[in-house]
Amino acid sequence: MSEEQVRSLEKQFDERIERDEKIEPKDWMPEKYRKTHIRQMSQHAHSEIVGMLPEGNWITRAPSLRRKVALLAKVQDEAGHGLYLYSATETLGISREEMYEQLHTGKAKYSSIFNYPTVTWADMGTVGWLVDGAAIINQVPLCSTSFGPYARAMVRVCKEESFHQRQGYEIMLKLCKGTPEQKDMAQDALNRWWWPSLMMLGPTDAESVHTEQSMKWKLKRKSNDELRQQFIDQTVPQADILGLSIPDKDLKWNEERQSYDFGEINWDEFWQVVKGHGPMNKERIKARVNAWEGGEWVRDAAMAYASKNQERKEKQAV
Ligand code: BYC
Repeated sequence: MSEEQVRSLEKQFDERIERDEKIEPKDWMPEKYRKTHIRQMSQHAHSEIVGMLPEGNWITRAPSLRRKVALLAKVQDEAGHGLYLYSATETLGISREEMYEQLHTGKAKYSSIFNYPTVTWADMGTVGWLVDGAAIINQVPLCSTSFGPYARAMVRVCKEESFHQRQGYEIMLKLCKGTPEQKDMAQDALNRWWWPSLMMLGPTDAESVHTEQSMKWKLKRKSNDELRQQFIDQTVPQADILGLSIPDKDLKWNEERQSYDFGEINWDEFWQVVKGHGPMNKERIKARVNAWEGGEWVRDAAMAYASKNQERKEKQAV
């Protein structure tokens, strides 16, 4: 294809984005658009799958049958989200095996938040309330992202995230209305999860290398800092209802901005975790690699069964 032809295709592509048309897998797209989507969507899929681990840790120890059923349903939803997102990413020409390989070798990232341990039952409440709360704020704009399969997958994901956030907040409400020990447990969990939840929304806009281009392509509809502010403004009143205090001495309502001012985020901690040095990074990857290797015989058996079936069909057709 000549340079002129490529320029003309690029112009048509930009105009489609401008008109808010959805880009579908078989449509022409710039190579960078395809690669950026593979990066973000596969990292999103990995986050869902790795995100099952901190909560999976509590399924056998949920304090009642009702809590166990809700937690089990939430973790299963996360597996579903991972699968829609892997399938949507495959439409861009990368295989599931390649994506897993990238996760297992540390080439692909997944959300920093899942590299922290879940040490008490209150962590299940806090993860649902804060982590799923931040996820909803980040993901609702993705329902109108420009790449069709991603946008459509996100509609269902967001509906399910809303249930996840409520199940977490309900756990927190119960603990905060319980004994002083239970309330302390809730406060302790909030103290540990607050700052990592703010980090989850990504580096500051000044540090974010992808935002500018992703906004142009309408992959991102809001910047990391905008989403973080929205999350804080939404969550502080929820903490007030629980009677918990946010562990930030600089948190203060700003009348002029009609928003909360907040303290300095420890970005050094964030980058350490992103680079693989968080409290649980090694354990999380080990769990995923073990699941992949342990499942090899199942994949082999399924392939052998499929090829025998195929052979049988071909013989019958003769
Ligand atoms: N953790 O230029 P930036 C869930 C990386 S799962 C690790 O701002 P971008 C849930 C970033 O990848 C939901 N890495 O990037 C599941 C980039 O590095 P690369 C997870 C991070 O893409 C189970 C570099 O830093 N949500 O909700 O414009 C249970 C520079 O960043 C993080 C999604 O995946 C991080 N937190 O913006 C419960 C949503 N932040 O790739 C809940 C989809 C940044 O160049 N993703 N980095 O090596 C997004 O919206 C965007 O990708 C982000 C980052 C806002 C996360």
